[in-house]
Amino acid sequence: MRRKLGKEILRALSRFNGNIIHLTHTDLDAVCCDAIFRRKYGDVLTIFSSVQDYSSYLDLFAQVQKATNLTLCLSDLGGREGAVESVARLKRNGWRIEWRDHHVWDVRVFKDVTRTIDYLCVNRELCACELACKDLLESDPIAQEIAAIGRDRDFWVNKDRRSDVLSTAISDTASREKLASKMSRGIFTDAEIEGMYTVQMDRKNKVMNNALRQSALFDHTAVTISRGYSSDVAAMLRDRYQSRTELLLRANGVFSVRTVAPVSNQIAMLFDGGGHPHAAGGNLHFTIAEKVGLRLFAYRLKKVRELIEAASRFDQS
Ligand SMILES: [Mn+2]
Repeated sequence: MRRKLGKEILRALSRFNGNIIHLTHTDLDAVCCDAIFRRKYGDVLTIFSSVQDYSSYLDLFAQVQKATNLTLCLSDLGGREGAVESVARLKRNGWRIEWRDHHVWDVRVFKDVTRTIDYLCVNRELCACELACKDLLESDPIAQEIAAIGRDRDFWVNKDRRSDVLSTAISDTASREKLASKMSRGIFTDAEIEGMYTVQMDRKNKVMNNALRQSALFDHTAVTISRGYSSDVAAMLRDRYQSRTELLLRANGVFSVRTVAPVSNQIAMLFDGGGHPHAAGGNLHFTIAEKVGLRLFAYRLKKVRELIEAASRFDQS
C-alpha cells in the first residue's frame, strides 16, 4: 500500500459517520459482497485489497484512536498467520470484527482467528458474496441475484453473461464502487456498464495477446508474463497448450497459479501465498535486479525456474 493511500484512508475514516468498514478483495466476488453490504447497511466504507496486501490495512486501522461502534467486516480474503496479531490489536482497540471467506485456511490460523474475533465463517462450498447474502440478507431477492452473479464468475460457471460483463468492467476502485452501488440497487446491466465493458474489453484483448506472445510451455506447465486477467489468460493458455498448470507472472514478482489438480494453493504456499485448490497466488518478491533480469532472461531467471520446478513437482505427485 502506498503511503499516500494510507493517509487518504485514515482521513476517510475520520470523516466516516457509518459503522461498517468493509475490507475485501478486488474481483467480482468482492464487488458483489460489497453490493450486499451496501444494500444491508447503506453507509459502508469499503477498501478493496489484493490478497497479498490486506494486512497492511489492518495495521493502518490500528492507528484509529476511537474505534467504538466500528465494525470491520473482512470478506473474500484468506486467513494468514500475519493477520492474527493485527486483528487481535484491533479487538483490543474496541473494534467489532466479522470475517467471511471461502479460501483454504491453515487450521492453526483458523483457530487463532476464531478465538480472537467476533464472528468467523469459512465455507468453501460457497463464494464470499453467497456467504454475505446468507448472513445479511438471506431472503432478499436482489441480494440473492447479486450472489448468483458472483458465484457464476467466482466458480467459473460462466452461464450468466452479466457476470462476464460486470467482472470485465472492473478496472479500478472507482469502477468497483460504481458497480457495487448499482448492483446494491438491483441494476445489473445498463448503458454505462456496457460502456465500461467495451473499454475494458479492448484493454483485455491487448493484455491477452501480449500474454500469449510471451508464453512458453515447460513440460505440462504453461508460463507467461501478464498484467492481469489471470483467470482468462490461464484458460487461454490451457486451451492453447493443453497444459495442466498455468503460471502467470507479473513484472514485480507477484504471480497467479492455476492447476487441473487441486494443488494451486500448495504451490503458492511455497512462495508466500495461498488461495484455492485450483487457483491461487503468491509473490516471488523480485529485487530491482530481478525485475530487470525477468526482462532479459525471462523464464531462465532463478526464482522463476524454481517456481516452474515446484509446479512440475506437484504435477507429477
Ligand atoms: Mn472469492
